[in-house]
Amino acid sequence: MTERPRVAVTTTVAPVVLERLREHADVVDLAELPREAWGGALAGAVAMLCSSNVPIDGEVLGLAPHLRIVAMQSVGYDNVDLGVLRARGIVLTNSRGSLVDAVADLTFALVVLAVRRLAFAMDWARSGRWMEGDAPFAHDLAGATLGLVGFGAIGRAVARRAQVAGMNVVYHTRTPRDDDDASGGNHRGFDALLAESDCVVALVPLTPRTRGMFDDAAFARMKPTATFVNAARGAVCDTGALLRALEQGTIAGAALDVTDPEPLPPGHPLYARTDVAITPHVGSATVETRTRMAMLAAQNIIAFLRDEPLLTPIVL
Ligand code: 8YV
Repeated sequence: MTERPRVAVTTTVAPVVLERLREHADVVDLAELPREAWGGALAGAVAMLCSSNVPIDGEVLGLAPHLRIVAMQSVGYDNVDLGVLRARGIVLTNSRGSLVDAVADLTFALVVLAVRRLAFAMDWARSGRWMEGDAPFAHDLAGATLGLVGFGAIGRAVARRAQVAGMNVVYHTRTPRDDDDASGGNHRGFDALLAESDCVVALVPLTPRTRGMFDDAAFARMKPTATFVNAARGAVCDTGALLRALEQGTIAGAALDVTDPEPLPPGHPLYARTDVAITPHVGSATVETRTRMAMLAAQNIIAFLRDEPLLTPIVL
């Protein structure tokens, strides 16, 4: 009997995904083990199914000398050492397309939280001040300008939700798109978007160019009544700069699904602020979406093992 290829699954996936992989490979489920304990199992692996929350760095990749494909159960792959993949000819796939609606829903929820100052309103109720009077008014979404920094499939899905709520949508991408009429967004330079928007949303991938792009200078360009939403990666925002902007009233509030560091440790000053709402990186965290993401990653692995075209390859 020929030996079956080994697939290492390093993140929790639905049983149906493991079953699908087992039709084609010897599957080792490492999801419950810390990264430090993956060693032996990775030694014989030709494929890894990974998520974005654990570094797939030179150390991990070094434990897998036979590795030929890394299939991400995520759109982002900033946690993967691409230099090592290139040098070793290891193939990379992501799960784009499988999580657009879930992430857009969560992002738009954060926009509503931020613009309507709901973290503050919830604190008002919880703290008993409701007994003394109404919470101060927030602002309408209808008529407000939403500035999307990044305008891929998720950005456009957020734009559609915002337009239903009556918001004007502007977006920033390095290269203006040529479908403003279809997407309903209007391109702006980064600085112009910051100055014009009532709510600025980060939806860019983390790259050397975008790391820290929301810094002191960026927040200084925003309106003092504006809010900031991060649904991209924590490190596109300088956490110290955000804290200063909130403390000094440079901006009015923030809603964050991602943070730097991540997880944000208990006791961090951002948690104590009533002008900040924080969710623990749950953009794609629904049963249906996570199953679809993992299944897409598994299908990429199966296609690779069968020498068929990959569904969602990343060109390295
Ligand atoms: C998840 C994500 O947090 O797709 C991404 O880039 O950040 C996420 O959807 C995660 O990778 C799921 O395991």
